[in-house]
Amino acid sequence: EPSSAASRGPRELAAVGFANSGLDEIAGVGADPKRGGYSRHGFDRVELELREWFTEQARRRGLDVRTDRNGNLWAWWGTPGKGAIVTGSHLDSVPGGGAFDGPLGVTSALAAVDLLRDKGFQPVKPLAVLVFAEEEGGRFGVPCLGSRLLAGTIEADKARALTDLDGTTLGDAVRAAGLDPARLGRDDEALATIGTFVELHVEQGRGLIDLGAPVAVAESILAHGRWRLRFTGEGNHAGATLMGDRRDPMLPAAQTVVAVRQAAKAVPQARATVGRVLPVPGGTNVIASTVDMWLDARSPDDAGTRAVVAEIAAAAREAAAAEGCAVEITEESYGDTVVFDTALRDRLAGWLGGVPALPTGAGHDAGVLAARVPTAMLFVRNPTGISHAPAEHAERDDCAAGAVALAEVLERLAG
Ligand code: HGY
Ligand code: MN
Ligand code: MN
Ligand code: MN
Repeated sequence: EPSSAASRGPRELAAVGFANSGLDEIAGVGADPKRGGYSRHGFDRVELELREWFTEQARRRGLDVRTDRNGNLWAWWGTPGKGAIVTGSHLDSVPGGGAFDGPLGVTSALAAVDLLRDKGFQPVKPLAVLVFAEEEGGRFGVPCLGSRLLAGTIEADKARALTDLDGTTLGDAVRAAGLDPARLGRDDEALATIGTFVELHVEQGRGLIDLGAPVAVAESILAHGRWRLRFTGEGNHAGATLMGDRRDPMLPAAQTVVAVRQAAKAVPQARATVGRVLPVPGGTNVIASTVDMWLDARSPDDAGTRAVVAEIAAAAREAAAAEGCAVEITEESYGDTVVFDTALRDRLAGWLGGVPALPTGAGHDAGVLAARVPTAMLFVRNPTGISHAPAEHAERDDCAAGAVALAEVLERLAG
């Protein structure tokens, strides 16, 4: 008998008030007055504070909290074991990000546990809330780091050596957080406990606005990755160096930004972005010696994304050569198209009274896990259609509908 969120009683809806109070409780943690929004990055002071908050919240609910080898937090309802129904998301953000991307999935998971408890539900299968480490790659550059390490889709040695802007390696950061860096890496034991994974997430586009619906299930994720382009020229004096005597890496970098737009427009549904540029040494009166620039490129399939990147790489090489500069291009992370388990997705949509299915342009830990275990996602309407920015939003009623939908799904899967 399908039941939609709207058909749930007022008592249950009231109980989901926690989805919002959870976000309220962490509203002051990691607010970034300089950029606006939130800056919460893997294993930094702010993210560690959020982990403590989560641990406390989970313990209050009688959940058994454990940290896995890769710094992901698991809160178990029932004895940990194989075939568990696992739900969760992440607590880190992009620099200057919104309040909902990540935390909504975590607070909704706790709210769903409250809802199920409230109605006397006893899970037959073990149930766990999972918080992934460094999903955005805002500190160490590789997104979905916790889930990639868990699933073994990043080499442990490569991960340990990842370095933040201050020169701290991931190995150092996890050691400072009380973990053993030698144990980072593929964790088949932990992965084997997951029977089904469900991630609830704020929608990051306009799909649900256009459909006039509060909740959707996820269909697919674009093939996407990140590349570093390092342009090397010759550092020199801004006043003393004649225009004809320069090898200024800023010039090919700028020309490449223009090529990024053109290359993405040439491939249907492709997106390509330069959101971070770092001229070194970075002085107003200094011609830079190097410019590091990061490219984020995405399209519906591997071939499309690769074509966009190849076009950009060719443009970067040509522009660098014309200025007497060199360019080195490094792929920092990549993930092929994800199509979520269609049978599972259809079951979820049916249980929720026929909610729509939507593709997403954003990456998720659920996308990483989808290659290894049955995985689904729920999206909650974002009335601004904006994400990775302070304007990202979800109305309280929609957050409630999302948590009720998640509770419904967990009940069906774990009962
Ligand atoms: O999509 C992204 O940029 C990241 O995975 N959140
Ligand atoms: Mn994000
Ligand atoms: Mn996210
Ligand atoms: Mn001087």
